Amino acid sequence: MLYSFPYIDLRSDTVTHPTPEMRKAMAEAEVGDDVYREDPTVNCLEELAAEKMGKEAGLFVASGTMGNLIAVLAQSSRGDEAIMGDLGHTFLFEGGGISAFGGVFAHIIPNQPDGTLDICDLETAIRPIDIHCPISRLIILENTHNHCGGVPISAAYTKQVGDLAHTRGLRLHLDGARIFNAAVALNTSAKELAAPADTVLFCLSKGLCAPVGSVICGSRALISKMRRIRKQLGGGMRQAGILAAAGIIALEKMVERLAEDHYHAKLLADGLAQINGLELYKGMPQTNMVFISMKEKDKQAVGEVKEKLKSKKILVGIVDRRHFRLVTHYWIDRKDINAVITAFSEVI
Ligand code: TLP
Repeated sequence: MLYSFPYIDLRSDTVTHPTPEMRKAMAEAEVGDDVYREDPTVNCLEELAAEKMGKEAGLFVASGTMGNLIAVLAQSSRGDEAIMGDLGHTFLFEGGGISAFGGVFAHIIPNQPDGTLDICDLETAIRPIDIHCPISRLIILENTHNHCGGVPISAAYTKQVGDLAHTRGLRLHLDGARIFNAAVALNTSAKELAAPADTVLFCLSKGLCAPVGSVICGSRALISKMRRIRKQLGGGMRQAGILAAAGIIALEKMVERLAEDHYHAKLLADGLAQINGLELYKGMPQTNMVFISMKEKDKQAVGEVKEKLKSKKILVGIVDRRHFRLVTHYWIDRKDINAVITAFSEVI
């Protein structure tokens, strides 16, 4: 019963349930009060995460949104600005939290189709020291870049941005919610991709299947500042070892297999691209997200298609008037991929 799914759910990899091994580890986890730093399982997860990211320390937080918020709050003050892409998750989907809770201004510049920010745009965006201007404190990159199609961002590019930020006295925060997908796609390590960043956030509860949680990593000094901010936000979670136990399995057992999700995304995209009325961007997908659009001349609304698919027990995401987002994950197998291609061909 635990593992029967009524729908083929491709709306996101956030929908993944914990694996049987995770559930067992959660049931047996050794716990303590994490606010007193006495939860051995949380401590173990934070150390492991820091090691994987090549940083001094880590902090377990409730969600990716909370992690990004804490990272921004710890590295800027009211009236400061954070420079980020106009398609970035922090700008689009985090409820304006950085301005609501930190008074931090989002200075947006265009995301390029490959998820990067143009270096010239970044150079121009960083404000001069002038009392008329807000203080530019932080640059935020996202890897993989969700809204640009789940594209991975290279370590070389991230280093270029890190160098620019540090030369101009700013810090670099990396929203690496899916950094392990990027590492697998680029055949490198998360540590390499995160090296230029002062702080990096990654999610345990997406493709890695843990039920809850993300980790922020950075220097020991920054993490202790962030621990205080987490408490201020009400994010001190007490016997959170129950959750961290699943996170440890996510890090130790679930990373390599992400290649399978990428392979399934490719199969799905190839199949859908054959359907008249659907259009796929060249060179996509690169990780576990398939962004596919209805051809302009096709008048059927994406919402209508989504409903018809739902009646066939398939859930997909809608990005805008023309685009669907389909995200592959642990609980999607080859049979599901074939069923989704068939269903689309019947519906479109
Ligand atoms: N992304 C979700 C939705 O919010 C759009 C999804 O389904 O993809 N950074 C990135 C790059 C993300 O994609 C997300 C979640 C987050 C941060 C926030 O993580 P959570 O959902 O744990 O707050």
